[in-house]
Amino acid sequence: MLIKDTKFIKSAASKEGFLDGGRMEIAVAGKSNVGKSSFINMLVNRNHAARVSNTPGRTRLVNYFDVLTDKGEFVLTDLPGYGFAKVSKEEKANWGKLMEGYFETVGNVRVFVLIDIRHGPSYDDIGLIEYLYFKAVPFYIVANKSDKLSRSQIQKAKKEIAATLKTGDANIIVVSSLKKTGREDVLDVVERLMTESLEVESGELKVESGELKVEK
Ligand SMILES: Nc1nc2c(ncn2[C@@H]2O[C@H](COP(=O)(O)OP(=O)(O)OP(=O)(O)O)[C@@H](O)[C@H]2O)c(=O)[nH]1
Ligand SMILES: [Mg+2]
Repeated sequence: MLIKDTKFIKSAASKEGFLDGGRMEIAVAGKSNVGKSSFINMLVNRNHAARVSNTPGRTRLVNYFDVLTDKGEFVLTDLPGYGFAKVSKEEKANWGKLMEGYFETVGNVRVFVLIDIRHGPSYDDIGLIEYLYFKAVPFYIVANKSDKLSRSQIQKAKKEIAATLKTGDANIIVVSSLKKTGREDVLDVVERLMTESLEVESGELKVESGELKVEK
């Protein structure tokens, strides 16, 4: 699949600003600093479509991009990160409200949950995954920063992530947004999502809540 063009649509700070969910949307979620904005830039082949920062918690808004491909159009959404320790309780509550509002409003969405391949899913990642599973929102795990590991470490990490989330390795896409590796694998998934029927069986990952291994 070819990405032909990408346009920034808008930022939304509250429910009123969310798109109404007519077009297929791919939302990129994950903890602060995991590389969501970098991942979006890699995917659309632009250096500065989404703002990358060394300061965690930079993206506080829901940012929408319109992506034109040779297979049609979709909306790519950069969600604000979570799990940043220095954020106040109030800000955390605001994040939760914003995200719940987002998932209540959005229609045709699939979520790419970015995790750091070196650390596996965090407690907050698992919380999000359980929420998505509960809401029957289809999602994929994108294991980022693979440039930090050797090939054998990547295989080992992938197995561990799959075991933690009780899913198959196939649901985990390994990428390095920095080195731009794994892009084709992601595009293959996007293409499949665009061409398949809208009635996708939800819960791509068979996570059974209560049985998850959480770090705490
Ligand atoms: N080594 C390595 N660093 C990366 C990779 N992807 C992103 N980074 C770095 O991680 C930092 C955070 O990247 P962002 O893309 O801003 O992360 P984010 O998830 O959008 O962060 P927030 O908007 O704060 O939630 C930056 O310094 C990036 O250069 C990667 O694949 N490998
Ligand atoms: Mg960001």
